[in-house]
Amino acid sequence: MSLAILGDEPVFSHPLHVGCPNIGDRSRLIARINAALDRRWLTNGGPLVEEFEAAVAEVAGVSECVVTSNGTAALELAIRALGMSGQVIVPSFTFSATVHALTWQRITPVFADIDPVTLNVDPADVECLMTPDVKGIIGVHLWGRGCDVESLSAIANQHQIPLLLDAAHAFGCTYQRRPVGSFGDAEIFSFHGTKFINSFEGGAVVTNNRSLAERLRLMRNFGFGGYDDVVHLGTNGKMNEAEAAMGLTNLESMSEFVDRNRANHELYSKLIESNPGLQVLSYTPAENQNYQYVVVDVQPEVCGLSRDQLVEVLFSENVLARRYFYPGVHRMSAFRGLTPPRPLPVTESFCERLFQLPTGMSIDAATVRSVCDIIRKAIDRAPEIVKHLQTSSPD
Ligand code: T4K
Repeated sequence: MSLAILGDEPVFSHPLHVGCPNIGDRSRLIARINAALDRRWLTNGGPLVEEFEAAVAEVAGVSECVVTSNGTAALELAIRALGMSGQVIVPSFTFSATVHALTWQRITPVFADIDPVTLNVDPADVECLMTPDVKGIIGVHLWGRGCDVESLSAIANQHQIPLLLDAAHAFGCTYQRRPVGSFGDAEIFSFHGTKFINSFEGGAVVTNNRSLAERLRLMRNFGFGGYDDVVHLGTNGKMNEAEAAMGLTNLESMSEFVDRNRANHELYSKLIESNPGLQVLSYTPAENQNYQYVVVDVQPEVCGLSRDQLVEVLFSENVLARRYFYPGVHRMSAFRGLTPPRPLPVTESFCERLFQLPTGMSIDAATVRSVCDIIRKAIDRAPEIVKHLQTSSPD
């Protein structure tokens, strides 16, 4: 890590992480885990997993929830259970898992651009990409802000192909006042440690389609139809009881987590936007949001520093800001060249402009103020910092 840029010592003595886990009532967590140990039933559909599935289904407003070992497994299972194959349209502006889940099953991702206002997949571009080889569409509710599911559903219906929604960021959110979880043919959540509600590792597929859910339950558990017979293609995508205990415990603190995230987001927005050329992505107050991402949009020509220079200053002060999602997935070496390159100008632009700041239960108002102070000082001293970074760069 580079030495502090603004002073002799880093402002924070310990690193502040984006994605630092929220942890609910530890005594309730330990009690649940102890009960599982006493029962000697640790995984393979235990009572805590069943309870967690019911609780997730309730938040998502759906009849069916199939929890999984992680969000990527949820994507893989849903993609296969929905019969996607050949080519599937997906935004490039997402975490690589959305695309891995396709290529892992030898499905070719066809990258669509995003809308410059919502930063979610642009239905007009999806429409342009439709060919008879396209056998599915995946939309992503990036940072919990619902994507245009009406338009995507209309395209999917017209072409009679399934629509899956990656709601890894959107647990507890609504879109047009309806809970995220109930759109498309199915949606997936992630309960990874870095997520607003975590189960250490975990994920879920949610849907109102009972037969799809039954298929997913078989696939998640090696395709076992009974003790001895394997009746379906399957894998091991199960969540265990300790993970479900964590998920259930954290769910009990959900409103507290939202309140802290909202307060942090409001304070960050107020303080950061007092700098020229910096904006915090907003969440519409008409919807329920989890506010788990504080996303800053940098206009270098106005504020005097590029996104990367600002992130370098923050790192040097122990604020480990992240550049999600940079570079676009279509630029990552594992995914380059899968389809003929095509311009994704909006994706390219936002990949260079955005970064995320730490929030969640480990971040309080005083910490937000100190982080914003670093940003303010960096902008005030932009020319000096640019010079410093140029002279200290190994190139
Ligand atoms: N779809 C979307 C749109 C997603 O964003 C994701 C995951 C998925 C699907 C797949 O869901 P999962 O299969 O993961 O359930 C992190 C998370 O691992 C990943 O879950 C998340 N999205 C992604 C946006 O972020 P990395 O590669 O950035 O992780 P890493 O190890 O760099 O950690 C991120 C930050 O969190 C660091 O600042 C350190 C901090 N951290 C992390 C852990 C695990 C902690 O402070 N404590 C911890 O325990 O992917």
